[in-house]
Amino acid sequence: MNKQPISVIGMPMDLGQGRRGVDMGPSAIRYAKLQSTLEALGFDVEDLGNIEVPSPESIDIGENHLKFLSAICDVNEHLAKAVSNVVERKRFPLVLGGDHSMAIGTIAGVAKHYENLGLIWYDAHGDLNTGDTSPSGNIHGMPLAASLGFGHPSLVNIGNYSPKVKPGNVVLIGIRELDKGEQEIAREIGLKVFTMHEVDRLGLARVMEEALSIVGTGTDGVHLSLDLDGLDPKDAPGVGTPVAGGITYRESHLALEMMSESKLITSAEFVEVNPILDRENMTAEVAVALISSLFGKKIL
Ligand code: 5AB
Ligand code: MN
Ligand code: MN
Ligand code: MN
Repeated sequence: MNKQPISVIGMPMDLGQGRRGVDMGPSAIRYAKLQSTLEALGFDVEDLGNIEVPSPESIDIGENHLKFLSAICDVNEHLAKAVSNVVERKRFPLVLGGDHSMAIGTIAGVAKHYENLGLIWYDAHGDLNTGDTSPSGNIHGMPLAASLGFGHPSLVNIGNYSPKVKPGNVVLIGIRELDKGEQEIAREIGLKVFTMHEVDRLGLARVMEEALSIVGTGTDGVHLSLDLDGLDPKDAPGVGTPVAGGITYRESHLALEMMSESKLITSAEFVEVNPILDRENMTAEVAVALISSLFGKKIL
């Protein structure tokens, strides 16, 4: 089997949300033996280190409805360039977070290489807010909206183009909390949202079959943006915005195994790991286990 070489990029970012600690996510995932695990699966892995991110104490928070907007744009431009270079070198970009506002940069770096990028958003939340609809002003609740072309122009235009993805190429999985403005935009643009209702009713296997068929039709690449809070907090406690009633550890493995079998995924990010809120690095270890499944680890 031909194994595409992997390039790891860390994004130690916590400007997009209210609780400290998620900036340590990339270290925690590396500490959970990411590189040796992937090498044991037969991959050539290079670690490109971290994008430089200022600490919140050292900069101005700016306007309350778009906290740390200017720094977030700045570091996301850097991330987008780093990710784009990896794609140009025909390697697989694997980005570690960091709060989910980084997805704006990751996707900006990837999407310009594809005519029609598919996107899987695995999360408890829709991340479809704008500065006008957000109840918190935290930009980690806005990256999907920004990637679809909605929100503050400087978030929307990272990488100097917009939109990055079309609504028909996007699926959301595991959703169980949407703000009012997010519900409105999801309905308005006809987003395919597999909430926990669909997961319970159809089972995760069927949800994944449908989801992969949507992102695999008419697309030339698929990005996976996996927020660890998509999992149930019992299985992944080290996240800043836990929501009860999530996708289990086993179901998540199945989801990533099915993504692997589909051979559709061309880039991925694992985000929102917060070691301060975690128990003995459990959530980072879950991330590495899920990454192994994505890269084809089989039990037999
Ligand atoms: B996450 C909330 N919708 O906008 C908001 O963890 C939560 O990246 C956002 O999915 C959660 O503040 C963002 C209430
Ligand atoms: Mn989330
Ligand atoms: Mn998220
Ligand atoms: Mn979160």
